[in-house]
Order: sequence, then structure tokens, then C-alpha cells
Amino acid sequence: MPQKLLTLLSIAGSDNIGGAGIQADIRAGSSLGLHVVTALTSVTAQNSRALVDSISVPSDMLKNQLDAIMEDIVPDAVKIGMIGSVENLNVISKFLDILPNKIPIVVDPVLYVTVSQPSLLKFELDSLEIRKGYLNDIFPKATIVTPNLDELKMLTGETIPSALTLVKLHAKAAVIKGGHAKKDQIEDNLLIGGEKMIKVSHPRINCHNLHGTGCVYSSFIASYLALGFDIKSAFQATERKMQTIINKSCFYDLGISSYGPLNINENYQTGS
Ligand code: PXL
Repeated sequence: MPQKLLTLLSIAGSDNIGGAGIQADIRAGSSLGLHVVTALTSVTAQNSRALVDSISVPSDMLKNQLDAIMEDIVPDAVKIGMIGSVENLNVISKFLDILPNKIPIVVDPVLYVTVSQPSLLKFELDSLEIRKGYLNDIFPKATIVTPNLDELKMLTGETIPSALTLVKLHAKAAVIKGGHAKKDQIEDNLLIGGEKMIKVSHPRINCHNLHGTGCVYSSFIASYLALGFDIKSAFQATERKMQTIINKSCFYDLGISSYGPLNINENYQTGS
């Protein structure tokens, strides 16, 4: 009997410019040999300068996508990105309740879209209600959550956010990504159960093509968990992978603004 193809389920929004969102998740999971199935939560119209429009997929449609997948394929890990609406959040919350316990769930709380015009601009996506929903309904069901420092501030309401508060009150484990701190040395911290802390620190890589970094990061963690890694090893493998990818993404341009998409391919093609 042939063995089952390992599968990542991405529940996320579409980024038409191809750097972030579900497009990034498909590429990241595929690059590690996984099959990626998707449930689309929202559609954005954006480019490297602006978020032009965003609509959420009707929640019945989101539910139908999830039901159709589960009737057919049990995924080996689930990654949740942009949620789009409170109705979608409720569908996802109920879906997580019926998922078999052993399936790892990675939640990347997407609260804004970053573009460059030419300095970095953020377009907020989610409401206070969605933030509360993340904290109370989604995070407690996650294996690991992956906010960056800005999202941590927005979620906890603390100007100097305490990752420990987040983990103690809401999530089992969290990676707090430190790239948004204005420092030359970046620190990413893994917290498990509000106690263990593993720090990975590395010099900032001066790279202009970082659109999609958060989505790719969380998809890699979910993919490594699907491959059977434990949380600590998945975190460490993701940190290594991100260093390699960011290092390779500094040598091309794409789009009107200088903030292009991160490239995941081992080899990529450039031309004039
Ligand atoms: O990187 C966050 C993100 C998530 N999901 C979608 C996005 C973005 C950022 O652009 O467009 C759909």
C-alpha cells in the first residue's frame, strides 16, 4: 500500500501580488515536500504600494471549503493566517473543536498588511472584535501562535508587551518574532507553557524584499510540525530556513516600491 501524501491545510486570505497570504503558504509548504490544501477566508487587492481593497469570503463558503476538505483528507497540520471577519472566526473556532487532537495548529494573527510607499506602511485589517476572538477562541486551541512585536502590542494592549502574559492567559506556546524591533540584532523567542524560553538571535539582514515573511515563517513551522518535528525543533528549523531564504532574497527587484516579495525557491530566475 502506498503511504499517504503529507498535507498542510492553510486557512488564509489571498494576496494577489503573490508574496504573502495563501500564495506564500502554498509555496512554503510545497518547498518542504508537502501537499497544500486551502480554505480561502478573504480576497485582497493590493500591490507593493497599497492595499486597495479587501473583502471576506462569506462564512458559509468558508465552512463548505473546510467540510469538503475534511470529508476527503485529514491534514497533518493546520496553519491559520488572515481571518477576515468575526463570522469567519466563529467558523474556524468550531472547525478547530472537531479537529482530531493530534493535528498541530499554527496561528499567525494577521492584523495588518505591510506595503512600502517608499517607507513601510501598514494597513489595518482586523477589528477589536477579531482581536478578542483570536485571544479567547482561537489561541487556546492552537499548538503555537506566531505574532510579531507589533501584533503582540495590538493583542495585549500593552506598549511594552509581555509575551508571557499572552502565553499564560491564552496560548500554549508562542514564537514572538522580534524583527520589528529597531535593532541590529534580532531576537526571536519561543515560549512553551509560559515557562521555557528558547532564544534565537541573529544579525539583521539588510534585505528589501520582505513582503510575506510572517506568512512564510508560520507556514514553515506548521510544515515542520506536519513532518513530525516537535515544537522546539520546528522553531529551530524554521529559524535556519528563514535566514537562508532572506539572505537569498536581497538580489532582485519586483514592483513599483522597493518592498518586494520574499523568494522561497531554491533557484529563481531574473531578467531585464
Ligand atoms: O503578511 C500578512 C498577510 C496575510 N494575508 C494576506 C496578506 C498579508 C500581507 O500582505 O495580504 C492575504
